[in-house]
Order: sequence, then C-alpha cells, then structure tokens
Amino acid sequence: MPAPSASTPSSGPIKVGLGLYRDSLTPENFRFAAQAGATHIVAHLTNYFAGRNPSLSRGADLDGWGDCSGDVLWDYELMAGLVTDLRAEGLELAALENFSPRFWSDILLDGPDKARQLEDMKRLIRDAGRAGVPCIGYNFSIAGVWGWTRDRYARGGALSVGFDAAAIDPDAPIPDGVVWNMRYRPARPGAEPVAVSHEELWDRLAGFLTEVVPVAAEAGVRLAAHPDDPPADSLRGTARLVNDPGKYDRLLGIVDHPANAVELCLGSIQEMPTGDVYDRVRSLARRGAIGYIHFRNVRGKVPRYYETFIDDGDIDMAEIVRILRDEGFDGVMVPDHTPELDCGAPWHAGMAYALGYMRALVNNAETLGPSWSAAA
Ligand SMILES: [Mn+2]
Repeated sequence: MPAPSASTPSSGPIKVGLGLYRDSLTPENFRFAAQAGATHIVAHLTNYFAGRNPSLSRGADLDGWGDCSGDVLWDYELMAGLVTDLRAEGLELAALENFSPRFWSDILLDGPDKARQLEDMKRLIRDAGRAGVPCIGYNFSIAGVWGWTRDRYARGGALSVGFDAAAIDPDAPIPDGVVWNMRYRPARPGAEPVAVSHEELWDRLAGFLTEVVPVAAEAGVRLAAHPDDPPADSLRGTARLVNDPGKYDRLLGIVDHPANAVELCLGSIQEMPTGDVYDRVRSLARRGAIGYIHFRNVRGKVPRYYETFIDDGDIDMAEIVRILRDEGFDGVMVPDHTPELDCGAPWHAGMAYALGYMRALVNNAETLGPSWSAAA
C-alpha cells in the first residue's frame, strides 16, 4: 500500500494554515488540518478556559474566562516538542498566539512584577527562537475581548460571535486580579478598579517593544500585534490601542525592524469605524510587516457587528487575496474564529468550510482578476 502524502503544498505562494487551541493540539487535529489542506499551524499554548465552561459567551462575563494563575513560562522543551510533533504530521508551526496573561500581567498593568516579567518574556522569546518558532502573535490589551456575545448571528442561524455596545455595560469595571479576560492572581479586597488612558497604554507598549524586539530580532522570532477586538475606543475603563487601521503605523514606528510586525486580523480591521481594509492590507503587505493573517469576515462595525462565514460578510475576500498576490505576500493565513455548523462536529465543520474556501482563493490567485480597490 503506498504511503499517504505527508502534505499537500498549496499551489500559490500564500500559505493556508489552521489555528488550534491548547486542548486541540492533538495528533488527530493535526491530521484534520493536513487533510483539509492546511500546511501550517498557529498554536495557542494558553488554556483560556481552565476551570470554566469553554463558551465564548464568557467574553461578556464580569469575571472573565478561565484562571491562568498557575501557568508556567513556556520553555524550550515544550515549544520544540510542538514543532517536532507537527512535523511528524507534515505540518510547520507558523506562530504561537497570545501570551498567558500570567506571564505579562504587570507589563500590561505597569505593576510591581514588571521587571521580572520582562526578563521572563525575553527568556521565552530566546527559547522560542531556538525551538524553531518563527513568530509569536500577541494582543497588547487589558480588557481583551470584553463584550463578545455568542448567538445564532450567522447565515442559517449558525453560532458566531457578535458585539453590540448597547447590549452590554462597556464601562463595567475589571475585577482585581483579572486582565485580558483571565484571572492571573487572587483578588485583593478593596482594590481600586484599573483605569488606563490611551497615552499610558501607548507608553507601556513602547516600553515593552523597546525591550523585547531586539531580543526577538536576535532570536529570529517576529512579534506580531493583533489589533483590538472589539476595536472600541475604550472598554471597562481601559484604553484600546490599535482601534483604527492608521494606528498600526504608530506601532510599527516604535521599533523599525521586521521583528516588530503585525498579526493582521481582517475582521477586526473591518469592524473599525474608520479606515479601509483594502488600503491597510496593501500598505502592510508592501511594507513586509505582516507576521500572519487572521482571514475572517464580519458584518457591521463598532458599535454593532457580528462575525460571518468568510463568503458572507462585508469584506470581499477574493479582493484581499488579489492584493496579497499583487504585493507578493508569501506568509500564512488562518481562519481565526469562524461560525460553527450544526452537525456532529460544529467547530471542525466550520473550520473545514473556511479552509476549503481559502484554498480555492489561493489556488486560483493567478486567475483572479485585477484588484479593483487600488488607490488612484
Ligand atoms: Mn483575530
């Protein structure tokens, strides 16, 4: 019996990958990804729902998702083992996504453990580089994905994520000991709620990037910033950072080096009340600033939107691929979250649908017509 092909490379220079959460990093899911045409994996090593019911509706719970207070810094063995396990199934690791809030709570909050956490982050990045991790996606946010709800918003009543500022209390204070939707330490009685201005948050980001980008550059790791999701102006008393596409220029200008890059989330860019997703994709691709892409679609913008199947939203996804083709982008796109299909395997079916659609766009990139959105 002939051995099955270990991988099916995409015919185009753009690579299609799949994002997998911590509990989904199994050989069976690696084979699922390869069978659906993915050549790369974006892996989440934090279990966001530890100790909690893994429902996205938890994004609007006052106390957040899970508890990460016991998380231990990822080491070389963990990351190298993942790279090895993926290669055994014919897959490459494209990136790790999102630091555990436990690792960098005081970098985000300017807290007393900041100096130690910065040293830990540098160690993690050096180990990642040695282990063969080319990129780490992060989201420099205090309120995280606060305000998400989960309901039958998508085509045919499919479960997806929505945001409606009128349906939540956007100013609900963050409980002490919670950051980025997760509990990173026990609450202290009587603690004041966190409040952070835009300039304070930008100063903290600048301090972080100035410290870690040189380490990442030396380690051969790109740090890729996710824009705010939801891209409101502020949530729960804390400023949002990249909630306008133009603010990516400010972020990239903090340290001008390829290791300071962007985790380009098409859905989040489209949800922003200002700017144009096609212009932004073109300029970031031309600049070579894209670490990897969250390829997802959405209807509406802040203050009200919901996530859709990738062929059913406000973004012309074929046009995005035309732009990436024209600009010579050769990196990885993953579906991000996607609506679930009502069946025995709702998450897998949703991902397989998205991956098939993405493969078709990429494989047909040479026959896709000229882009229509080019700036005059
Ligand atoms: Mn995203």
